[in-house]
Amino acid sequence: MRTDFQHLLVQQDGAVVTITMNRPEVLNAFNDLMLQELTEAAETAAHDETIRCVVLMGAGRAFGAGQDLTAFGSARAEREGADRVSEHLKKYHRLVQVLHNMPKPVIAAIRGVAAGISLNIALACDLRIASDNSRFIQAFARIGLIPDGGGGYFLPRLVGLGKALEMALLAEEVSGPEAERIGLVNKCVPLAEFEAVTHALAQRLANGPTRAYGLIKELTYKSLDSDLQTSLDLEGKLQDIAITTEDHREGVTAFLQKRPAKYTGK
Ligand code: LHQ
Repeated sequence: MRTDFQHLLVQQDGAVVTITMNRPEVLNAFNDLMLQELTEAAETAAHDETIRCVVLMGAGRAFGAGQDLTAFGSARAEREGADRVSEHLKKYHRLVQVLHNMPKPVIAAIRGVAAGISLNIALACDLRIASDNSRFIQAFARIGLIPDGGGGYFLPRLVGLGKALEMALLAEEVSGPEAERIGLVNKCVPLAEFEAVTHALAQRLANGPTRAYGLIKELTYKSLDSDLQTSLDLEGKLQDIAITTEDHREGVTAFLQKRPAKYTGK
């Protein structure tokens, strides 16, 4: 994984790669280059077998403030035509798909504010850890837009229809503790513990049965859009794969030998 990005910090610690969006002066709002770099880094992480868990976070006091509104707004839309917005969104959609289809766990570590499309990128990750000073804002309606970056898909699936509509229509802040209560994040922790908790979770996942994790993601995400029989068929297909992995063999052997398993991700 290259590390010489302009708007990202990339750090690999064992099998965990932490990708930090790094435009703190604008609360890590997305410009074109940061979006391009993040997509590239995520694609590399997806294919790199030495990486078994990905952490996405923001530098400074925010996770991200959405699209950089000085770089893309109504002025640019007027100049270039409204259809250019959907063309621009396709670049975000690629990032959403890369994160969603990543065959290993992706954690969004949210400290401070996550607004607009930055929030929705966090929703495309598998797990979310928040600090107790975090704030979540589906900010789009504040500026006359609709949730993009997959927010219309992930938000109701995570928090239910009523809360998703409330967040999108009212565009009010949801606090970290409230986000945990409604299932928007998996865990909200005191700011002082945020890095340690995120690190421990990432290391735990990186030491787990990576191939099974990828298959768990596939089964779980595909079940959202399939009927029971289709999901049961897929379950059989994926368990056929899981049962041939070295990690499955190691897991059973470790259980029988009454010792912790040492998974290699194979
Ligand atoms: C920013 C931004 C920002 C630039 C803070 N841009 N500078 C839309 C359009 C087209 C296509 C693609 O998709 C999208 C999707 C979207 O994401 S739309 C939603 C865009 N995001 C927003 O509407 C959120 C805008 N930001 C805010 O409402 C506030 O900044 C929040 C609530 C996030 C944080 O508030 P505060 O903690 O009070 O911080 P602040 O407002 O003072 O911001 C700090 C600096 O960051 C400030 O610059 P300055 O030079 O005054 O220190 C802001 O201008 C800058 N900044 N968000 N999106």
